[in-house]
Amino acid sequence: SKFMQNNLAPIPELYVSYDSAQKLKVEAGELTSHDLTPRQVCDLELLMNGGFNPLKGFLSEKDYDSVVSDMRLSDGSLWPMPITLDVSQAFADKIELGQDIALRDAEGVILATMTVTDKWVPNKSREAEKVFGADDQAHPAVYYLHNTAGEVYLGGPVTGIQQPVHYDFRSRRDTPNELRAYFRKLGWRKVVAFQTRNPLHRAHQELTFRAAKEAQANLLIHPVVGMTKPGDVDHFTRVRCYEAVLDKYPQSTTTMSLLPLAMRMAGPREAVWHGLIRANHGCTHFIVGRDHAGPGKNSQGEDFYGPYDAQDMFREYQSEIGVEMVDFKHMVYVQERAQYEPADEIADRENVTILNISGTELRRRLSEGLEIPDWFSFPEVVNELRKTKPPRAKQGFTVFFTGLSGSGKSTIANALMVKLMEMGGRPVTLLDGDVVRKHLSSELGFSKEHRDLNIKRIGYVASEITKNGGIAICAPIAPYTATRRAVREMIEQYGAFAEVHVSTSLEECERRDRKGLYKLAREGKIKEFTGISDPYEEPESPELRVDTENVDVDNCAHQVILKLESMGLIAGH
Ligand code: PPS
Repeated sequence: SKFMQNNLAPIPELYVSYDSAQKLKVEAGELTSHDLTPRQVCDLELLMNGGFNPLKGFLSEKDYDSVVSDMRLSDGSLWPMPITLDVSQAFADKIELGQDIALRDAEGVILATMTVTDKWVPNKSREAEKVFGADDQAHPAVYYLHNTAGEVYLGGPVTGIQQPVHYDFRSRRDTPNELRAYFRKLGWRKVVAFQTRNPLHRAHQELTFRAAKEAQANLLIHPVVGMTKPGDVDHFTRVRCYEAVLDKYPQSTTTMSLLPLAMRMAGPREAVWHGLIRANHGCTHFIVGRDHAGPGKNSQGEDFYGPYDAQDMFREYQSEIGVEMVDFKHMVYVQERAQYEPADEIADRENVTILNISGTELRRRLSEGLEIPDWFSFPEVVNELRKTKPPRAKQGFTVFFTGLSGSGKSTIANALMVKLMEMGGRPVTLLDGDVVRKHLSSELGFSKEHRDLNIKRIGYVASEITKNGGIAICAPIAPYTATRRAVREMIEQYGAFAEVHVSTSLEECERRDRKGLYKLAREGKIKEFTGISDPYEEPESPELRVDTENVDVDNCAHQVILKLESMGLIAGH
């Protein structure tokens, strides 16, 4: 409880000694190797350095089943999140039980070996239901589970060779044992951890400092820099912001360390998981807020979890977690007194003005280049945010046309390009279906696999253009919903994505048959032809649908321009 103090003895890591590691590294070169995904690199780092203590490796099938259904390992210890090594079926087929494999990072460096004791095909729908609360792909982790994760899980103990190499903010990264040693050295016996994936503003600074004062503890700002929710502010920007906020706390009360965690946005289960991770990092208290690690709305437009579900679950498991919860006070600014106060403790409420800017409102102001008041954030923080997020009308974006062959995509795309070039300000690149197939995808045909590859290549190029502040116009058929969504996600990390469905009907396309391909397709001379012998999945909610049957090309392109204007991507005159 209030008097809880930390035990700062080192916790077990999975690394072998330096000499053994050198030897093992050479031997591991001979092993079958798995290239870790970015999420797996994050998981592995925390497995190896004790952040996921008591786990000794990726979960076995028995532990997985038990974690999924009961939030416990099969030995009974509390563990709410399945930490699994997902691989492709093809890779799994090469592996026999008992075999050692090498785990490599993106550059091919061997980080660890794993003895594969288990190999199974998980029931992903069950995992989604139990762990994330619903098999609903609007949940980012459920989407990941079904669309990114491999079909087969491998489990087994891990032997650590080396930490993943990080080139950024090295002095701000600490393993659990490094933090423990630091707390020991400074005599910090009570430490409140604050988990965050967002930039900190004045309200956060107030609430975290209050939490520390209440617990009579020191404060650890412990932001996640592994993987957070798609669309979040990138960690480089955030860390620069955190550095600025750190100066606002009284000296030597507060420190910051970066946590290479891959979040799952699992609300209540995630809160418990976060608590266990902080216990491993030598903390005694943990701040849990409203809607902790919330994934946003489900496909029905409702919240996945109740706003206080995470606090309730945390409280229930608090003693087992070994970390005490400090519940988050919602802080608001009281204008007359020029200070932040907890929303539920405001004196003389009738006579004061309460100010608040929501996350959505903040994003709007940033994207439109509007004022962000001094009472809300620190000038250094606003400055950093403005640098990385110029107003929308100065950012790059992608217009993605989709529609049947001969629907008029290229023609409208060309007209749009010319109109945008007339306006000037940003470079424009047209990635037309046919042009791409000549220059980027010349070896590909029209199987599902090849179409997906083709679209993903287009998406990749468009995302790079968008990132660098240009305008990419794409005009492939792009017949599959899932692939279009993947492209959208790739691009939305960097700028806006406008999907335009050119909705010309099959009958009309076939009647026009501008390239004579429909005739050949009907005769069976072209196989897997979209609309005839291969599916076209219509977009359900594109940013814009244009109908070429009753409207001319210039007008179609103009409709796109109007849409872009309404999205704030083109400055008004
Ligand atoms: S996809 O599905 O998005 O990868 O297709 P895309 O790269 O846009 O290529 C479509 C153009 O290739 C010609 N073509 C075919 N289309 C569909 N199905 C089959 N089997 C096929 N074979 C050749 C066709 O001319 C398409 O051009 P557009 O500009 O769409 O008419």
